[in-house]
Amino acid sequence: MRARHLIAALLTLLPGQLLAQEGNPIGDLPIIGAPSDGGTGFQPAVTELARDLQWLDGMVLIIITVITVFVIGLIGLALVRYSHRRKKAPQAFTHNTPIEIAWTIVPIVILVFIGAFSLPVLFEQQEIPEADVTIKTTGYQWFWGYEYPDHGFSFDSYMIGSPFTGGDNRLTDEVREQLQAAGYSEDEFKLATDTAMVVPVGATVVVQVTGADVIHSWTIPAFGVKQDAVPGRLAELWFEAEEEGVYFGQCSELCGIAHAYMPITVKVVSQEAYEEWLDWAIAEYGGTPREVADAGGAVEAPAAATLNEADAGVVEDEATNIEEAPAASIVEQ
Ligand SMILES: [Cu+2]
Repeated sequence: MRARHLIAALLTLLPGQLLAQEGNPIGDLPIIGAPSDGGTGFQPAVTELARDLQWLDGMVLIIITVITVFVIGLIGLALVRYSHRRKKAPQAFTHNTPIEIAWTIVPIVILVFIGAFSLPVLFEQQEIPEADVTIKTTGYQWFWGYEYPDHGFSFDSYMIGSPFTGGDNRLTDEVREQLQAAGYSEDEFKLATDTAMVVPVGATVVVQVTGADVIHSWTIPAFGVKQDAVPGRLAELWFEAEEEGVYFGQCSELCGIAHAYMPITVKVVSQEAYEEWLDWAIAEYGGTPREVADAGGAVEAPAAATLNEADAGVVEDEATNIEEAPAASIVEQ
């Protein structure tokens, strides 16, 4: 009887403990990038991209408001002045050349004005800078996978409470416990994942985005980034997060029945915490230990050629400098 109780108690503890990822060095972080109750505006901007986007949105909103008020005003004026009761015939404007020129030129001027501000923002997003950290993310039905190619490890990231973590996409007491064990509250249900993409604060992060089955879309609103994950294509986005914290996003391309249950969690941590996490993750997910990776990167091409073919293959894999690989194989032949 006692043993049964013990086993039952252990079973209830188990999922929570697994999700807490024992040994994972990332401690408590503030939750910054999350929707708020009754909120209608943007999430706090923690990258230059997001700030520029939000500024552009505000600027265009002013233009939209002026145009809308102007048009509604004209309609109102016409309604009152030329109403059936007043029996006043409006002036005819057909073939009024000055007015036709004006209503052609004015919209062009407005569009050029908006373009002058929106295009630089677009280019800022699309011109991918040199990366400090490169991460590849793949959308699956229905979760995200993350790969740190420089360190040779990858892991998957499942929504807490999804079938992958033993749930059925509903908030149950067990899921509440799992959330709590992973450092979240039930407010973060459908946002929090069991593992997270981890990046250092202030670093230029380039994320390569692709899909494995259908089109998904990877986004973090607080970073001002969103990119479709298209099978067979590798798209890129970049960001430089300025504040340590937890940020959430959700798959933003309708991708099937569990589209709503494949959220994205990104943890922005200090450089030291990132390095610590990196070593933990390399051990946990079987990545290339950093000393080995560094040594591989330092191997010169002639040195690689002196190794036998199998060893050379290993060196090729580990060499961070891609140009060395063809040099080694040419000498080999
Ligand atoms: Cu999806």
